[in-house]
Amino acid sequence: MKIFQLSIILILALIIGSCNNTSHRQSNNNEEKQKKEEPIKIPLFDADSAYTFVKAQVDFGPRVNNTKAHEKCAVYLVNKLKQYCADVIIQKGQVKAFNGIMLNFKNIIASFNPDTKDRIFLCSHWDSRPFADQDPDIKKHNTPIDGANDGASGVGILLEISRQLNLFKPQIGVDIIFLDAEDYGPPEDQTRVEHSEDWWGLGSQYWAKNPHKLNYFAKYGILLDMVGASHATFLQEKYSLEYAPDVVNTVWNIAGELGYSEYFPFIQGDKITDDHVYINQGLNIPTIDIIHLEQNSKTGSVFYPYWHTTMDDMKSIDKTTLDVVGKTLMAVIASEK
Ligand code: AHN
Ligand code: ZN
Repeated sequence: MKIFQLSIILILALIIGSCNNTSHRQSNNNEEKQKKEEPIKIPLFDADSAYTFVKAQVDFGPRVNNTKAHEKCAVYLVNKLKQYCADVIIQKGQVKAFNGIMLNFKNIIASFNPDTKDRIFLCSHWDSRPFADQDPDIKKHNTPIDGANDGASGVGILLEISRQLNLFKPQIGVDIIFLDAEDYGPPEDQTRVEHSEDWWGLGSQYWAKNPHKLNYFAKYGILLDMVGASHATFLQEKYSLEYAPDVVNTVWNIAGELGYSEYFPFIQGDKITDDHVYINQGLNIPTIDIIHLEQNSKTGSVFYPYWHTTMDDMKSIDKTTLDVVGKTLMAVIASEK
């Protein structure tokens, strides 16, 4: 009898033990599976906040060099950055425009982890164009533009990223750079002025020759240009592919992992003379341009439809696009260990 009872208990114990074991093994398997299939973490970025930052700039009026709105907006940007970052530098100066006018400019730079050697930078121009020379209405060709998309969108995203970097300290060094006097290039009907391309990006040309810190270096840079319109497409701009193919690949792959491949298609776009060109050439830092380009059967690629028109206002800004670009950049920063 006793032996019988004992053997029953033993058998039960074995059964329970093996049950436990299998269930344990199963949960282990599940954990492994979960680890393998774990989707990329959704980065922290608040599109409502970014939108507010875009609107605040546009509310000053067109931020054309040598105007009150431009001056007031600079104060706003510096104060905002100082709220999130202890190391803010203003680079002031004058540059000559295509028409001989001397433009007062301010490049504004915030450095997170300023002493870290391992660093990247994110930049965008903050000035707005003095003439809507692409407007369908010729009478408006001398009207300054709001530049909600062309200017304020990139800066709005970078202000929100600065706010986030202050809350969740990054491991690498990150410089946020607001470049000035990008959009004072000669109007469409005056492109016969000599070297017409180089009258653009005056702030970045200055910075690339006189970086804000001695021997400044970063692993790579990312320029944002027109990153807030609905259903924007960021074709892979050709200078970026020439100067920084690996950076293009990394950023577009991360965007794809987040489910944003409609915004970031693996499609080549034309060469655009933008701020990143002068940085690539002057500082040898591989720098890409995330710029709204659309495919066009005749010319290859074209800019965002309201480019340099009076329709580039707050109505053209879509929070979803701000979110897509902001989250992609936060994931890029987080991927840097
Ligand atoms: C040229 O048209 C040569 N560059 C345009 C760069 C630009 C202006 N991006 C925004 N506004
Ligand atoms: Zn422009």
